[in-house]
Amino acid sequence: MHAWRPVEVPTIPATPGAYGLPDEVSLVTTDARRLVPVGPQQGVAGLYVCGITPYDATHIGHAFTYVSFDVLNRVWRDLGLTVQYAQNVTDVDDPLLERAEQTGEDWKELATSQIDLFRSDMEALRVIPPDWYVPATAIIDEVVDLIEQLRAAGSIYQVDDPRYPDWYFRAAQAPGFGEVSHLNRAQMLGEFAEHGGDPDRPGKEDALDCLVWRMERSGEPAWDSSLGRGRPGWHIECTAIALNRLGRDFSVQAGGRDLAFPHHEMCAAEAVVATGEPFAQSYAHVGMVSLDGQKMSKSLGNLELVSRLVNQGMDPMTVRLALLAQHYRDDWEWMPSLAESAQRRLDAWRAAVHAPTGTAAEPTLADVRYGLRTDLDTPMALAVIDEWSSAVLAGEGSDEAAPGQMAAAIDALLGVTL
Ligand code: 5CA
Ligand code: ZN
Repeated sequence: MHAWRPVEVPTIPATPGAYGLPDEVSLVTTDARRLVPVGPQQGVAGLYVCGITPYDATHIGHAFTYVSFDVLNRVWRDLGLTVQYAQNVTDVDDPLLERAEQTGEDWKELATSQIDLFRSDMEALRVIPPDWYVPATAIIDEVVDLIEQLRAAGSIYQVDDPRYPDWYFRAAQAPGFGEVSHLNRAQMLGEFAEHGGDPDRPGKEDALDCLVWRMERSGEPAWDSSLGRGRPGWHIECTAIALNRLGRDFSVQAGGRDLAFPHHEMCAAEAVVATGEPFAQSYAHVGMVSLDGQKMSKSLGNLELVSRLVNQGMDPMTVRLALLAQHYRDDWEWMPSLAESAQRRLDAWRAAVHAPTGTAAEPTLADVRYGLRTDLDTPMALAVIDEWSSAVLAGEGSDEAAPGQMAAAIDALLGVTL
């Protein structure tokens, strides 16, 4: 298994409730479409953030996803919750196999090298590692067991194709289908075609039925199973990994907005049919990061890579601050000027937390916590810290503890070391 080194998170004192601070985190979730509390009042919060398909290095869009939900993780911890965090690696799927084929690389070596690069990028960005980081190829047995549960429920069938009788799941018949993404059928069909689905596959009962087990094709990796020799479809991998680690009804499944449909809708549908219970309580998605006017994506090739920026000498904390300056639900465009302003902010904050004295940390931290607990408003949190740091740099405040308290809190809550 690929190790992902732990990140030290300083313990900071809680701010007393004197500022009308909410005692829970709320997000505008994709399923509720309004601000709702996520995670329990106390105990364990379960987080599943969909992981990479490891065929190209971590770009700013990926980093935005993992840094945004790292803030959720930190804010939950700050509320005293225990966070159980699981993430997958889609290390067997069409795009990875296609890339390996094009470049003549072994698909496993390609995946391993890209997973290593991703992990080192995440470490540089101080993303707290998941408790479980699980490649799909390591849990084929779990996938098959889950598909067998769907079979027992009478919800899968083989397409009428004598060469490749692949197994499909009757997704649209699942209770609550559509309640994650709120798309109408025409929109679903469009998104399905765009995001890894196959609405036009002949022999399917319904265009929205999703692949759960693909029979072996020559030259493709395959595993023996009770369904025949083959490999898992995409969605079922995340359903199995989440259910078997976080249990049913865990707090949040997360990812980029491109995953709302079909991916998260299909995961929810598979889980409810297999277990009779809801999958995640909430589904949260970050906006899409673009470059040169188009969504940053491996398939289009318009990428800004975290590793490239860092190799060019950019401080990883500058990259992190540039990401935190955007609200997680917004779509935005990467441009070098964002890194320049993040660098100026980092320099100012560094100077302020190394000043001998400053204004009291507590009211500022109450505002930071208020912003973060209210739909992860990182831009507000950054603005509040800017005000504190400007005051300090203007020579205000005689509190000797404040600079150190602010440094520890900025590290704990925002993951930025100064
Ligand atoms: N392996 C699947 C998830 S199970 C997958 O989507 N992999 S990925 O490598 O394509 O993307 C990894 C994560 O980054 C996903 O959560 C995806 O939604 C997110 N992501 C990809 N591109 C962008 C982008 N341009 N902006 C924001 N998030 C993005
Ligand atoms: Zn996933």
